[in-house]
Amino acid sequence: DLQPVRRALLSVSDKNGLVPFAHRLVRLGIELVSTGGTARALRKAGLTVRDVSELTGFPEILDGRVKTLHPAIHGGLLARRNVPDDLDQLQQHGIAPIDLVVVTLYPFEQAIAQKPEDEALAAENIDIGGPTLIRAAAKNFFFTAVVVDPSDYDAVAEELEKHEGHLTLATRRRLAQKAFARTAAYDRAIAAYLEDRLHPSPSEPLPSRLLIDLPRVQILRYGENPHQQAALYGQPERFFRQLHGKALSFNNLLDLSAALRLIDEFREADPTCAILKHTNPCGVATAETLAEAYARAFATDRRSPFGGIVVVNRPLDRDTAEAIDQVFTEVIIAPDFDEGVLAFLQKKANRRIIQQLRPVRETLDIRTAVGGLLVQEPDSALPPLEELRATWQVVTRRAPTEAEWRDLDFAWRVVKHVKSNAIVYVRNRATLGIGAGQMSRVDASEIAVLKGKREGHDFTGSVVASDAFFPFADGLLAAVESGARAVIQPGGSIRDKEVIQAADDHNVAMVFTGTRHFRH
Ligand code: 93A
Repeated sequence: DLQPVRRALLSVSDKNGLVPFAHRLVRLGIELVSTGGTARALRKAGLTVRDVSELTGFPEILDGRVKTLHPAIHGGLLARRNVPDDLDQLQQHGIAPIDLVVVTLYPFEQAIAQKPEDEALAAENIDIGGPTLIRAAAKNFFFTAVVVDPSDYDAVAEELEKHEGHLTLATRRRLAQKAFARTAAYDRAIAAYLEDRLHPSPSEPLPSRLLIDLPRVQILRYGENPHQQAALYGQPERFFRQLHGKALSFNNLLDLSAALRLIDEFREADPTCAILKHTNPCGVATAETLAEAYARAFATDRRSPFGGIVVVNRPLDRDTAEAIDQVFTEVIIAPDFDEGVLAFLQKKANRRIIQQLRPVRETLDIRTAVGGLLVQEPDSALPPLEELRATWQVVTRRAPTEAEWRDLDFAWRVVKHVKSNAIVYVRNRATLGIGAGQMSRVDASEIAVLKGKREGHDFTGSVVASDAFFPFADGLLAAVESGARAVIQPGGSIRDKEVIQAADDHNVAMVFTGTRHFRH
């Protein structure tokens, strides 16, 4: 299954590694054929090259838009070396066989990354002849070979040297696979670019642009469980950096992402602290000081924070750090650390300490679906309450008091970040009870109350938030019975009238946001 390489066609935009590779080909007696710029680079390095136009008897035209698109080239690539009639036809038309194609395509991806608005530049960077060469040589992999990536130059040259100018079928097959993967990715990038031009999305970066090239950051020790392999992709270093502790695990990264999204809701708020477990908050509070916020977040549910993750919305001070230190905490996240706080926290070797570098509101939400990925805009952080109040609607006779407004706003910011179905009770800007991830909304409400009561909380005068509408009055009535005096929910159920009536019957204030915040 060895095939000889006697003639190679080199046509590369990325000229990295070209000259040394070409030297090795020439030393093996391989004849080089090249397009304009590539030929110039090779001649400059002292190599002998034939021009494509010499083989075709036709000049490069249209500023190079047509240079290799010619039967003399594609006949030489596509002829089956074991079909006598194919070889006769080559002879008849004076076509020389080409056994190896080396192509790096016009840099379309770089061009659109640098100047996405410049459609003319993008169009000029759509390579036509290159993919055609690549696909022809790859199709004919029983006889011909194709290299599309300079990182393959060494391995190909080594094999040629080892087999005196021949390549194995295994190598040609591997290169053909890589070649089609490259042209497919190239076409996908073009299609995604044009789609973005058709449907410009308000948020940057656009999904398709981001997905073109998601670099692998690191192989993780394991996935959600130790028997699962896993890796991290993307650009997490834009958003946070690890200052201390063992490498972040798959689950740490999930929890950390949930924590960063949640704390984004409290960018402009007073000192705020959230404690999370398994991506759900188990306590969130805003207070005069961070230490108080932490204490109140912790008091929501003293059972759950063990092994959890703590995030704060301002530089972490010594008092708060000392309180956190009392509880086994896997990850601590802060935008900064007061003097001496890092040194104090670093005493525990394994604890991961993370500095948040910027808000995460613009990052895409990417999740798996069988056989693919689901990509959506983020459920972005909410604007300040004054702005929200212009769009929210008081639907009950009684409007919320100012204190209730403040708590409704707080509860709404938290409930967004709790798995659906989600119910959150709040009083005085601290969670009293959180019901997460239940299949029934009424169960979520009951669990929130049950857990809060277990911690000794009194729910009288609390407010309650529901991430999606109450389909019936029963959920609302259960909340009222527990002591809630104000309710925030999207509204939009066909039974809204009944639900509003039930609220009015109990003199409860209710706000419809018109926006749902499912988190599945
Ligand atoms: O404009 S093209 O689509 N028309 C062609 O016939 C053609 N043949 C090769 N682009 C074409 N190429 C591309 O030119 C190659 O894929 C490579 O990226 C580039 C190399 O041109 P030069 O050797 O002039 O630098």
